[in-house]
Amino acid sequence: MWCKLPKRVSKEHVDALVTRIMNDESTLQKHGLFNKKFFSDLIPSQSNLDLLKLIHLDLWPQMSYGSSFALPVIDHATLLIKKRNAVETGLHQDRIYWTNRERSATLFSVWIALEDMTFDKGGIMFSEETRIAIDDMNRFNSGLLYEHIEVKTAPGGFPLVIADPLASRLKQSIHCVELKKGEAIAFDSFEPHMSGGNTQNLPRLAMKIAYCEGQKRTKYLTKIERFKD
Ligand SMILES: O=C(O)CCC(=O)C(=O)O
Ligand SMILES: [Fe+2]
Repeated sequence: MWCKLPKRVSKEHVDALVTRIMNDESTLQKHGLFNKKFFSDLIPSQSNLDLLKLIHLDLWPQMSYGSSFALPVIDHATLLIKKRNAVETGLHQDRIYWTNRERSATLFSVWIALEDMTFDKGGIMFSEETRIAIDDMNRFNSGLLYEHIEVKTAPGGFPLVIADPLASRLKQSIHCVELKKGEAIAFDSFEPHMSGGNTQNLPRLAMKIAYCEGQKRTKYLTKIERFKD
């Protein structure tokens, strides 16, 4: 299940983040699709958690699902910069990567467009059939895990993809959800998703925040409590 969040991240906060990304050559050049180091506590002066906090606070009050957790935490947050000419990312459910992190699924992601997002840019893709209204977010993580296969070369960054014939069937209703800068989509760990290739001449700028129930967890990026206003 997925839903578009009614309120977007403020322009001021997106611009501050994009400026910081652009000022750091290595962030744009060295990393693949995922850059988890960008938001990390390892070097406090370079953790970028100040901006993560602001972005989180723009989004969190809208979300009923995470705020009902006993100990809501951010499991991880990552930049999702898709380089120019990068190929599509295969259809998958994040749960396949997360079964070792938590026995019963609570993890969900908020994918944030840091610029206007289109299919040509490699925007994220979902099925209209699994779209829900924000008020129904409490239904998150009640789905099923489908069979995935490992692909040897995964240039799109995700080596486990949903197998055919299911993948072909699902793809019939999957399309790019166009987003304006700062708009965000929340989706649970059973939601099949993929993204197109980036056929534009510039890197695609996006990020995500993954939230979960932290009560039984020993490792996570931060408690939500630390990010209070
Ligand atoms: O950003 C993308 O293109 C795909 C990202 C993705 O699959 C994820 O963050 O779970
Ligand atoms: Fe994913």
